[in-house]
Amino acid sequence: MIFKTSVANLQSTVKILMTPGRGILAADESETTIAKRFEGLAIACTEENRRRYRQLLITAPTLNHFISGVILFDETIRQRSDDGRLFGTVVTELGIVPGIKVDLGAKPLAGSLDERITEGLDGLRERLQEYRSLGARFAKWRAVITIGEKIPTAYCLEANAHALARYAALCQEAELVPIVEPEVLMDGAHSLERAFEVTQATLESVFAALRSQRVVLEHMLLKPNMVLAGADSPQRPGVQDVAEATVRCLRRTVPPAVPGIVFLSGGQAPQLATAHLNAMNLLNERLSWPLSFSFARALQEPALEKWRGDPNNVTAAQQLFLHRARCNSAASEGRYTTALENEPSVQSVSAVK
Ligand code: 5MM
Repeated sequence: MIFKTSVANLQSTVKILMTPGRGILAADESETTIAKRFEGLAIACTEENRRRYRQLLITAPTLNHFISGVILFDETIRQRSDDGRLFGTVVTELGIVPGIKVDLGAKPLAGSLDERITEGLDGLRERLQEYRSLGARFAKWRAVITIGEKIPTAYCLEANAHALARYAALCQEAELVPIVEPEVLMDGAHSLERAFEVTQATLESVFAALRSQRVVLEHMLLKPNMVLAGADSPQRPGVQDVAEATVRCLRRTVPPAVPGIVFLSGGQAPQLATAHLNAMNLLNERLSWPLSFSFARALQEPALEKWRGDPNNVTAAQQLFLHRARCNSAASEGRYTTALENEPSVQSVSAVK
């Protein structure tokens, strides 16, 4: 049973997250994932370096013009900026909603050779209470679906959908807006058509589970993959093909009650992810939900590469990060252009939007 105050709180969080022209920064890389990203650039993966990097992101000037929410990781939500404020407080004071990744990662699925199930339901109710007290107002759980010769199996889709729905129901009970993230990976040599078929089956399974577990669709957000050919596929669909396939797939599967769709970037090159989002928003179709972004790599890659752990590079890295945030903000409204992409950086902090 959801009470009136909870409804108002959930609705107001959704409204802020889906403010037109803003999207979500996923800065919730687990220790293993951030270690991989740092390692590639020879950055020492210490707790202090992770803190300094996340601080660089959330203190980028004018970030709140383009970003409505930031997804933090368990370690990060407990960390503080140089001036002693919790990161959740830093972003809240900018009008950005703090969120938290609450899954404990994808593990091997028992009884299946190559598939994974996301874990983290045990003790989740208690963890959500703690995250709320640390300032979080929304949460995120990612299920990982791999495309292969005989996978995904219906068993894998159902198990992951069930876990996503259990998580989402517990979040709503705790007055946290759940971001439901079923990611069909782009790893592999599959075609666009196969990605479409698997994404459709995944989303059908997810919405069936959400319904049966009484998740209120109006108080959640969906974070899906775009429908793409596999990274090793010889097929290279154009931007328009991807945009059309993705929107067609979503129209078939996502109920209009869902208040917003925020895509993951999934390993696409940053500019391509932006172009795909922009093309979807330019399709001549009336859509039931706003389409925005919740990118990690496609927002952060150029900035991380510039920073490389050197304090002297903070300002330049923030400029690159803001540039991607600004381009994606434009794409979420179909305003992204080559001219905008080629502007070197967000020069003036106030008049750029
Ligand atoms: C798919 O990953 C999510 C979106 O990131 P991309 O835009 O880079 O695809 C992202 O939120 C992801 O869930 C987090 O980075 C955490 O991932 P791990 O693997 O550390 O749980």
